[in-house]
Amino acid sequence: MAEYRGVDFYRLGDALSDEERGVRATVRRFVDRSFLPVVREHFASGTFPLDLIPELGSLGLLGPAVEGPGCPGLGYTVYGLICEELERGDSGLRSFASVQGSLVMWPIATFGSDEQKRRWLPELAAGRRIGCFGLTEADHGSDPGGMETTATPDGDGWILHGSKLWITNANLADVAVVWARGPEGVMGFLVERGTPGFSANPIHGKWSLQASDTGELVFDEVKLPGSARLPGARGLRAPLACLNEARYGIAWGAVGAAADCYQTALDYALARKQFDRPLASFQLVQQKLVGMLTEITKAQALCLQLGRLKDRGINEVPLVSLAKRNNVAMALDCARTARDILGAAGITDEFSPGRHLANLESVKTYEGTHDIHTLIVGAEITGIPSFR
Ligand code: TGC
Ligand code: FAD
Repeated sequence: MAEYRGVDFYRLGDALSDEERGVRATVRRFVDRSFLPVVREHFASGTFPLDLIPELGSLGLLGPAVEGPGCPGLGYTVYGLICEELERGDSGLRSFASVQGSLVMWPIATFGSDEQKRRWLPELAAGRRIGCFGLTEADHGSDPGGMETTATPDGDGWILHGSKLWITNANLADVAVVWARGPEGVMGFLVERGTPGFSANPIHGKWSLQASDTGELVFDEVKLPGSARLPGARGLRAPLACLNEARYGIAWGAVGAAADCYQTALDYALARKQFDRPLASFQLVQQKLVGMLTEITKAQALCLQLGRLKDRGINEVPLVSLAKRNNVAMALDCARTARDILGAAGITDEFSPGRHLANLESVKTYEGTHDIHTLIVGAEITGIPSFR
């Protein structure tokens, strides 16, 4: 396989530090050497490559921007570059890293007790333990504020009752960050695998994100000690703040999937001949390739500026929403166009665009649907929330 050089028409890479370029090169090598050779097999069998998790940890790719014991603490632009490279491999790979870092390590680092941080963060950062994040319920997806899972006081502890659906890593996780309605509003808990009454069930029949585990979490009168509560998490704003972190990574990740589709389509169009000429020589094909490159370049510029703002501590929700909304829709368009340029070959798993296309349908829905991000930006610019 030819070495992947990246898609960087506007030389945005020149604006990166040596450290940022170095991390990007490391992740690129990991994806090329360790992940791409096995992705087809895992996508076909509906499994995540568990044996790669220690390498993800040792390379510092789990929770790269999280600050805490054992965490890499590399900053947001680096985190974005990591997501871009991982999702070039597959959205399922980036999903694994997003959930572990942004939705499990970040809430523990931000809302957890010192004991929770000491116990979990080094293990999660190294990939020795796996986490998942339970917010969505069967009847409460875009509107998590309606959640029905309850946390009832029980002496010094709590009884958790309810269920969560569509949970990434549900069946792999050693610990679940779970959100429930308690006497003080929404509260967060760490629930360990093996706790009596807690179980996970796989979701079968997915045609998207097959190389990622998705499942249901069930809490049947689960007794938790007081120490299981995330003491700093108060109200719905706590889980929603975690989403900002993950949505940021998705905005970058989508660019990686789009770039892989573009590069695959360009290589194919140069090699494949019809009417005795390469496909790339036809004006209509060039128009499609230029359209893809233009949108990828705009999305890259958006990500870089967003990363720099986040590195400066500027963390505004609508900015992240605009980038997640734009870049995922852009990547879906690129995947569809690349699939088209590949003709019939585009519908097989020999080429990546069909896999990216299927994956990106989930990415469009999770972490706030395209519509919800439209409404978040709409509320910001008009001052009129229109969610309900
Ligand atoms: P609303 O009244 O607007 O807000 C309640 C409180 O939360 C604050 N807030 C936020 N804080 C931090 N970050 C955010 N993104 C925030 N959004 C809102 C808000 O200021 C308020 O604070 P306070 O102190 O005044 O109480 O809440 P709402 O019920 O009207 O809902 C607003 C809405 C629709 C935007 C929100 O519910 C939403 O974002 N819905 C989408 C749900 C979603 O994104 N779920 C994702 C689940 S996790 C997932 O998909 C993982 S996939 C992982 C993978 O595999 O990669
Ligand atoms: P709904 O909320 O029912 O929305 C259905 C449609 O209605 C969408 O098009 C939506 O945009 C539209 N809609 C809803 N409300 C409005 C409105 N007010 N105005 C206009 N249109 C609206 N959740 C977790 O908690 N943890 C996870 O790890 C996790 N991983 C996931 C992995 C995968 C593969 C998938 C597919 C989902 C995952 N989710 C996870 C759940 C995900 O966050 C939800 O699917 C998402 O929030 C949307 O909820 P829903 O599917 O119930 O759709």
